[in-house]
Amino acid sequence: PPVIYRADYQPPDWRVETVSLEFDLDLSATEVHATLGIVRNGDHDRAVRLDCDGALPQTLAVDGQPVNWRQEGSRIAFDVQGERAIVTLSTRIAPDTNTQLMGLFASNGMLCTQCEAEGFRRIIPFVDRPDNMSVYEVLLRADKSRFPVLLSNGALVESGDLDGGRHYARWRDPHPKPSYLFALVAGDLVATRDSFTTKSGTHVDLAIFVRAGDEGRTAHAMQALKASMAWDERVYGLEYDLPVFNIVAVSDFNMGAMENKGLNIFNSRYILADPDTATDYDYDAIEGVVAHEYFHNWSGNRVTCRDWFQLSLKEGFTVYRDQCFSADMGSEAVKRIEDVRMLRAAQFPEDAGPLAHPIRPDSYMEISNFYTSTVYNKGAEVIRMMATMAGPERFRAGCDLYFARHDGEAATCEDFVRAMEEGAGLDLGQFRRWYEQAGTPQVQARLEHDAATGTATLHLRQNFTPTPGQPAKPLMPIPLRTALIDRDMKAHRGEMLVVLTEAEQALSFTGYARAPVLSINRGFSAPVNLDVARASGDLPFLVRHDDDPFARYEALQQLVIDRLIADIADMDGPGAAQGHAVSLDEIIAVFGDLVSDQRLDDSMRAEILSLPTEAFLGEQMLIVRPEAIHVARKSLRKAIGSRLLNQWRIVHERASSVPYSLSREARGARKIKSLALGYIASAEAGDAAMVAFDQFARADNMTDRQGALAVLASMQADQRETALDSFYNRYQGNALVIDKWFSLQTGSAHPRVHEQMLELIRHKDFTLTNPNRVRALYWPFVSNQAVFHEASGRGYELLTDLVLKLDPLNPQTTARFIAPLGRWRRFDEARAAKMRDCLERILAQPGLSKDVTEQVVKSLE
Ligand code: HT7
Ligand code: ZN
Repeated sequence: PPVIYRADYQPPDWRVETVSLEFDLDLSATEVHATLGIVRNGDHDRAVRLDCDGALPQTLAVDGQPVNWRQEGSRIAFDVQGERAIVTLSTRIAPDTNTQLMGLFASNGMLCTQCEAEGFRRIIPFVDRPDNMSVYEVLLRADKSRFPVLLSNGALVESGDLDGGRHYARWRDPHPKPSYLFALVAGDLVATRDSFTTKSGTHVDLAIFVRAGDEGRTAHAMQALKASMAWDERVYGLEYDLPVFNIVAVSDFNMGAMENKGLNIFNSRYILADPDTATDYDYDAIEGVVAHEYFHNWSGNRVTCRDWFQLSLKEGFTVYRDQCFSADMGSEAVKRIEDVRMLRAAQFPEDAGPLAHPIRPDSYMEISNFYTSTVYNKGAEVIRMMATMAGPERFRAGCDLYFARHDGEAATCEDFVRAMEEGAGLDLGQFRRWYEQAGTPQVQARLEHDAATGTATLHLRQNFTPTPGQPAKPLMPIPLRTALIDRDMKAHRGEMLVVLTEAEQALSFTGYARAPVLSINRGFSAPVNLDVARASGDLPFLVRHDDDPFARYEALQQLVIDRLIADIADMDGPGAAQGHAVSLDEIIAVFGDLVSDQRLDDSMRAEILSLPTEAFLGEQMLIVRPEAIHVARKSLRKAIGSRLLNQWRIVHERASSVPYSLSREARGARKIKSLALGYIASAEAGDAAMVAFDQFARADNMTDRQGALAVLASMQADQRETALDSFYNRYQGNALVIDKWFSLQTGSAHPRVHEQMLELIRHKDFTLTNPNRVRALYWPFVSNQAVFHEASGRGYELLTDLVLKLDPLNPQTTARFIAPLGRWRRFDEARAAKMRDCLERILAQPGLSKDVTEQVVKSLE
């Protein structure tokens, strides 16, 4: 497939100023008529070229005269005289055969669109690029009984009945927008309605449309929408700008949700929730995604992207905004830990592998492959670093300038950085490298103490490992929130922001008769890998006394990682372990203190006391050793479980007595309850299966039920099958909960996961046409390190079979499954060879999609 380069950007030759669309909607044959007001852009005599993917024009006329058009690869071209013209064209499409879920597609009898990034061209040929902004008017016609609800962007201007049981609705969106923000929905849907009055007094009608029967599960999403609207006004001064805001939930969707102007379309998993079917985690995800899509109204829609290389301009910034919103709605510390855990689980491996790319990529074959954790989550970290360096007021001034200066425009990342420099008064000359460089920087830190002068000197050094296409890397500015903690006072004199700009830097601090303890990268102020040279008692000290909650969490994680890496090295023979990992006794003592530490709330307690995942431990090793990691982690869990068994039982009992509510305390209690249950099971306590089944059977909410089932799913006990069957029977027909049922089994630590996987692939509820179901079954499986990387290679084969079957149906969803095989360089030669063989087998498939080809080719390079 051809490669597209950022450096080749040229503005469009022709712009489409106005778009009038008429749809005669039908599941199997939809007719589209478009009237486009086009304008020559600049002084040239080039033809009009419209992007086209599968929807060739049936008719095409310029100013009323039919014209001959020619096909040029993925475009059609035709000549136009003069500066302006009216182009009319029509297409005929079949939504019910659209398994890619891009363009206009059918889902459960309804019709809806997904146009980002390049889906609009599957509806009509168009200047389908984000710097082409047009005003849209949309007329929808359909059978009234099958499609009683007809929605598009903007506001409804008229509607009525037509002959033959049909009806129509006309929508107009006054805001010029790129085609990727176009949307329509037609279906038999019911609405939950509410309203919001903006700070300047404008009334906005809010509605969430779902299938009949789901309307009782929309309250949380509606609440999140109103909270987001109020938050954006309060924190960024940004108001909503249309009289209506509609949300529609669909069950077949490639991603989480889509921010179409005035008509957000959501994967139903990010809308539907009630206590019986959604966990606390689901509630948080809904709140975060609803906010994310709403915030795009400014960071993405009012100010959009010039080209897709600038994707992080809207996505990184909007993720940062939704992270701050969720932190404000709940616990800032817990939210930061969750976000960093996610960054390390998804983005750090991406940045260290064959698919590494800067947050503003330089080239791509298929843009859908760049909706990555790097563009989204590292992009958010880059914004966060600017916010940290500027402080809240100056950061806000930079944002104000950005929105004022670029409102109504298609902007670039450079525009954002420049607004930040001018508005916030930051010098971001060197900082721009964060947009250019891939790879996670490594920072080494060491605190040297001179007792004679009472001086503590902080030595810092930065390093980089090469990434594809970037063998050598210039230095980056790395903002590190730092504190020096007095060992006796257990306090510091104030946090400092140290910005490391050189390869090596030393900073001295006086007045320390005794060596203080270094607390660095507090709050994870920079997305780096940190290697701190420490005395062996420092980490336990920080776990107990650091006043930065993230730093406490980080210290305990590091303690555990050091111990496990040493245990794994010891498996090669006594004395093989190097370094100074603290003893198991010390780790148990620290855990014991934290289980009952009064300063921690339960939610934070559960975060801190969770062990790093096997995959994360693998990331800490040059060559991943799946079995050794599994054995070492299991044995540490068993030790923590059994030696603190009484404490876990007390916590479990205490938390079990807290009645269900959505209060912070009750949610924290549920989180610690299932964590404690997990440790009781890891201890292999004789009654563990009974305790777990009891929690399962008594549960009056999904958090407790799923928490117990997750523990049971890893056990070899009769209660396991009973609970799984009862869960399935109870929720049969509820797709989102049945997804959980699949995931719990394939993500478990049960010894027969592979066999269970084979059965589940053949299960009557498994289908390749629903992305949620595919992800529910396969994603926990490929993340289950010891299972997926079983030495036989059968995990790799199973994934390869999926890729080959799914690619012809849905290339976008398929391409996401290539990265796990692309990590072959991190495994021993035998595994690596098997993984490469699988990639070769995929590449040999005739007709392989562009999406998958790009990922496989890059993974093999
Ligand atoms: N901006 C949205 C991206 C999106 C998407 C991209 C490709 C294919 C399907 C898609 N669905 C949604 C999501 C967001 O970041 O808000
Ligand atoms: Zn987004």
